[in-house]
Amino acid sequence: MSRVESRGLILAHFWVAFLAFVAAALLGLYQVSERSGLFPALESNHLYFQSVSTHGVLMGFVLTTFFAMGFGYYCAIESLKRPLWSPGLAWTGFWVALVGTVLAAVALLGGQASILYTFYPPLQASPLFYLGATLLVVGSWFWCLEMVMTMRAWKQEHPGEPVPLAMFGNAVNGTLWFVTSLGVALEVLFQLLPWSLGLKETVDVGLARTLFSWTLHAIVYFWLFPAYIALYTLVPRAAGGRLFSDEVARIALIMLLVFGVPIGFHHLYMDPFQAAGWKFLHMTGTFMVAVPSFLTAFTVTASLELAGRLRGGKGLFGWIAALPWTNPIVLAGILALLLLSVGGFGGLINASYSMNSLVHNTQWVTGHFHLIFAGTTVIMYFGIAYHVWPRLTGRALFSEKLARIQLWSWAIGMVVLTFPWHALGLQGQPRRISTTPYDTPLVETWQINEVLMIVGGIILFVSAVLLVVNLAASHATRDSGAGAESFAAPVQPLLRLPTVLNGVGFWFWVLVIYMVVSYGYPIGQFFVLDTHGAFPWSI
Ligand code: HAS
Ligand code: CU
Repeated sequence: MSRVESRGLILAHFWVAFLAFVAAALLGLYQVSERSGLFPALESNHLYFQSVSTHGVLMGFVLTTFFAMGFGYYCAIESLKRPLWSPGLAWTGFWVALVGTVLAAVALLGGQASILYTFYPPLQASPLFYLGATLLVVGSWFWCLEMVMTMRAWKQEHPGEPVPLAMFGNAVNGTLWFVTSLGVALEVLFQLLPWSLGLKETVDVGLARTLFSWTLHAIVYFWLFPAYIALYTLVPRAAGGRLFSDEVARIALIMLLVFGVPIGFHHLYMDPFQAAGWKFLHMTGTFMVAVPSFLTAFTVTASLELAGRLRGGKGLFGWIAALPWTNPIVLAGILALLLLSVGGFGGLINASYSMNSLVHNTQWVTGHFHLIFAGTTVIMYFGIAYHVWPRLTGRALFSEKLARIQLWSWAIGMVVLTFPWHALGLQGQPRRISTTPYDTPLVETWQINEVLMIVGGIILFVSAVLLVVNLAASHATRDSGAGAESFAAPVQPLLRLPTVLNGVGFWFWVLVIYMVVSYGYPIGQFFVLDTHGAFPWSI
């Protein structure tokens, strides 16, 4: 498959991602209006949970998976200057994932899967939903294989040469996602699917939540990887500078792989079926996984400083003003870093075992992940889209100004939405609620934040529409004249690299050992303990 032919594959992935995204943003607008309690006509528990489940699945699974896959193919083809290992396999993965998405969507829209994106049992959906989710994951495994094998094929053709960072990052992400998704795959195949088919009467909730926690943390890095890879390889160059250190970028990405998966118990601190010692172990590991984000924040900021100074910026902060704020991917990068600093700080509070009891299951958590996922991560997806679109379509971006308005409005909308949510969480508002028909004096103190939340939801929906309009209109503009992608060069050219920084094989086995240590006993115990199953429950 030539570069030109591969454009269809990449665009197909990006369009599925962004269409799912805009539909989910509309549902988000309905949800903030419904749960505010200010519009009695909209209130319906049933519709709310149906909507929020669809919203979460579309944003958390469909937007992310298709975007990460499309971005991986883009990086592979543009950085290696060679075809994919097997283009047929890549298309097969796309179709399998798309069929899965459609099946899951049918179940969700039919009201048979109102079980939220975490689908914790004993909430039960129709088998169609579990089947759809499984196919989506299986489709993404084709991508994982494609990333690793394409990198391998290139290495065989270029013995001893460093793999370009953009490809390396995607191969690490492919490995991370494969290991990460095994937890939920085991849960669905051996527990949820047989249970929803009626083959088993009850389900072991403790085991299910443990298996899901295996997936739940590192899935967020699968989402985040495209953002970090773009921060390292696209943003510095677009800003007019160089990457501060290629090696540090590789170390950070490898750390996300090794430290990211075996720490899922920070989602289970308040659950009764795992012992405190194991939770403490996972907490320690969780703090380790903040390190690669600090490395990323430092390296990318240093690269931006370099760019700002090369552009004539002087003094302590003059370089910031000298950055090309008008360039969409640079603007997205700066906004992403700013949102990351607050969202990451919230993550560290969540991760602290004792402080988690203050925020767990409150609206604070919803605030945390909207800020760091829908903020930092998704804003980089937009920046990447604006950057790659002219290369993929051969047409100039319809409007750079609209792109800037869209990025600013998204960042502002996300702050207006999530800061009140953090406050509401601290005031004790639970997450996952549709209405608040209790404790009137307390609920009244929530009102101002509820209004802000609706304002945020409106801004975000308008911004989402601006994104798809701009991208769609960009298919029919003048010739872009955009050539091949050129990724940011490091300040110090990479001549040689230790083997462990040029491949994922070694780190895969380190991760397997760490996983066995941190999940072996906690999962194994369910097969010897006398646990009780739960009967299904649906909304
Ligand atoms: Fe999280 C819950 C802990 C990162 C997403 N998280 C969630 C959930 C989601 C999610 C979806 O420990 C909800 C799951 C559910 O439904 O139940 N999270 C963390 C920690 C990190 C973290 C420690 N999360 C993420 C990312 C996500 C994400 C990334 C999506 C993409 N999270 C938790 C915990 C929970 C949790 C608990 C469970 C809560 C509960 O009780 O249920 C870390 O990876 C964060 C590291 C990042 C930093 C920030 C460093 C960056 C800096 C930027 C510097 C800025 C500069 C500005 C320099 C420490 C410092 C430059 C400016 C210029 C102008 C150039
Ligand atoms: Cu987590």
